[in-house]
Amino acid sequence: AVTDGVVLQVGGLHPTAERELATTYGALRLPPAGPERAAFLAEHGGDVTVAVTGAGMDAELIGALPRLAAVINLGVGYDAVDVAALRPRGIALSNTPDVLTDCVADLAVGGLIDVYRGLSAGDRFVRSGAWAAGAKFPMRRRVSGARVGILGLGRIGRAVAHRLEAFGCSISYHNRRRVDDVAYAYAASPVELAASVDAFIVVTPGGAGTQALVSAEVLAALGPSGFLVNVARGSVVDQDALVTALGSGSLGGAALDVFAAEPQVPEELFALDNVVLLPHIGSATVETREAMAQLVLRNLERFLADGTLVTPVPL
Ligand code: 8YV
Repeated sequence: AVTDGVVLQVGGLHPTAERELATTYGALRLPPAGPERAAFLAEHGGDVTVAVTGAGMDAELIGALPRLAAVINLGVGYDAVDVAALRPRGIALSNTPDVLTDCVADLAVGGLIDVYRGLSAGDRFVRSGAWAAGAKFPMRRRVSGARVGILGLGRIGRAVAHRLEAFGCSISYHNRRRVDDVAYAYAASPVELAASVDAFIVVTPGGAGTQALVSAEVLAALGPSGFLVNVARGSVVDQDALVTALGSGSLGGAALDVFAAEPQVPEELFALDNVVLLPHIGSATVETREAMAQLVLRNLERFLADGTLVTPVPL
């Protein structure tokens, strides 16, 4: 039975979740990759029935856990979990939707305002002494009334749209499927969306289906007066094309919370005042991270009680 197995913690989690895993569930923590991990898996791999992860699960790790029945993922995005390795074995997966929607949407709007108005750049300008020395901060662009395109009109995309409606922005979107219950204009492709807006906000899931969806062509359609905001995954944007476009001025600016190979950020971007760089903090508030931890624990508790999950991902 699942209940007589071992709970495995993979990667760092929220302190609340780590404490509860250790005390209530006697969870074991997976050592970092290397000889120590290999020895750990040889000893305990056969006993693990549930994995709780803040760092994903690759096919090799899943393969080393023959009794694995559920993966409980901290985060709404589960692109770091190899679902192709879960499916044939019928391993269940949960994520943490809804509880982080507001905070991620807040950050997207914050990033948009920052890159439009130059909040971070203005702060640097003051701190550097440039203002006191008589320099003039360049005028920026107006947010209210801007035409905003949303790539991915899911829970977070809708929350972003809802906020920006209050700014008098006109909202349009592209999504795999047209969404019936909204009045926003639908664009048939990312390029079409980019060509018709001032700001383009990326809120799609990551993973193979959205890899480089925001291509060089999309960035070109957005153009020199267009702004990109990405709070989704770095993989959704062709990052090399983005760096080139920002460097050459063929894209107006960008606010980026996510990158292709975090925590590495292309150094070419460091000198650009029309780029806002954030360390993947969309969900990183005390309130939301606590709620995510609680949802992880509720999924674990429910799975061990009756084999179901509170927030299962359909696989
Ligand atoms: C991170 C996120 O997962 O929910 C997501 O998809 O990107 C974030 O909330 C968070 O850092 C937890 O590891």
